[in-house]
Amino acid sequence: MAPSAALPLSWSELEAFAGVEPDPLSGPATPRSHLRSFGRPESEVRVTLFRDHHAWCPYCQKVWLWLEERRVPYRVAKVTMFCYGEKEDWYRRRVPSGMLPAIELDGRLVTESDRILEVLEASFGSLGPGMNDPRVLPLRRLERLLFRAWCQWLCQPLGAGAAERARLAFDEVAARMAEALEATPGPFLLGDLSTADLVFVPYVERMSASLAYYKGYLLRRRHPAIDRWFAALEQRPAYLGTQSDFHTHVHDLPPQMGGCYAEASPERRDLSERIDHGPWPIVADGPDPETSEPPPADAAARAIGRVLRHRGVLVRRYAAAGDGFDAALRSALTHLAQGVDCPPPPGSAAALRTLRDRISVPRDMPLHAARRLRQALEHTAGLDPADPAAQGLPIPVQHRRDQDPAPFLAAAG
Ligand SMILES: N[C@@H](CCC(=O)N[C@@H](CS)C(=O)NCC(=O)O)C(=O)O
Repeated sequence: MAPSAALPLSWSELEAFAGVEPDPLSGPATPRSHLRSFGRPESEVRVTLFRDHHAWCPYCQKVWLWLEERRVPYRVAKVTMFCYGEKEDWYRRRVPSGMLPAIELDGRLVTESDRILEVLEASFGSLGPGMNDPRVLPLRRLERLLFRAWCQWLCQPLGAGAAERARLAFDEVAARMAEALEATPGPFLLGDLSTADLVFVPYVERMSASLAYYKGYLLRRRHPAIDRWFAALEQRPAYLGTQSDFHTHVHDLPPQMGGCYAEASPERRDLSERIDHGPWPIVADGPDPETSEPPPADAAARAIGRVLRHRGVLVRRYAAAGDGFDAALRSALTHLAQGVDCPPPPGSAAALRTLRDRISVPRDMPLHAARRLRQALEHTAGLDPADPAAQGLPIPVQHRRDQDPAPFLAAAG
């Protein structure tokens, strides 16, 4: 029997459905942390990591993961990227180029992610074989080859022949990564998880997302060893805390990369549609190409908790789209909490879909929580009594100033 239409719960009623947030100080890795002590007194913390607010910077992810996996206590100072807002003056004074990441170690500033890892290794010991180990150096070169092959395929307009050559060239380098993974007994590159794996993580995650969306190419299906590598990473809380999803990456990459070019095939279009609007998983057959992690029982509760935390800013930000946004958001959360159909006020579908397209993983919530929230927003938009098909504001591709964190930071004081 179809669930009957319900009235939206109040904010205080929704509180009862909010999940418990992990402790940002000593729980599993989360982008919300400002200090990670790993059980050490705060006075012993020697490192500050400067990374971007939205966890979009791949080089920051590499250093962040290293600190988490190596369990080196650190503070976090978040900085705005040019593509989504104004760079902070205090950061410009320290790093005039504004580039991220940087660390401060015992008061000494270090920039450039590879140099940062070398300096961290010298102070705290490496994570398995170090950055300049003879087994790691060729893998680092392979990662750069893969990066270049990806850029050549993704980031320029190509005719059919050139696109096919770029696909083959990328696939050939990806096969070399798969061979390197298959050369050892476990799922990682050099036995246990090590620096070599972390060097590959940020961009291979972005390749998997962007090639599905823009080219219709499923990296994890095409190369089972890479799929096993991701699945092993997805067993690790440190990785899950930094892991993004396809939707977030495909829309944060264009301004960072100077454009991403989509191929015309129907398979590619189907995948893009599913990445943008669900339903998830994005394919109906076989394993989920985006994650091996099953949906946790608290996914909806985590999403509700995160929206409750930021509801003041969200309602103010979307109020311009219609007076009813407060009730519309509660309608979507009521659906998420109770599974009931809860029609929003007339005319709120566009604002609900604008929000649906701006949930960023892991910044706002983990992957499965984001899927649940996006689905609830879409479902509720479709119940708009006035215009259920109204679309949200398009996602810009030249910049992402629509994601300026300033109002959220102001509200947090
Ligand atoms: N070679 C540098 C590259 C760092 C880099 O390109 N950082 C970008 C973000 S991914 C940046 O800070 N750009 C300035 C900005 O976007 O604000 C490294 O490895 O650290």
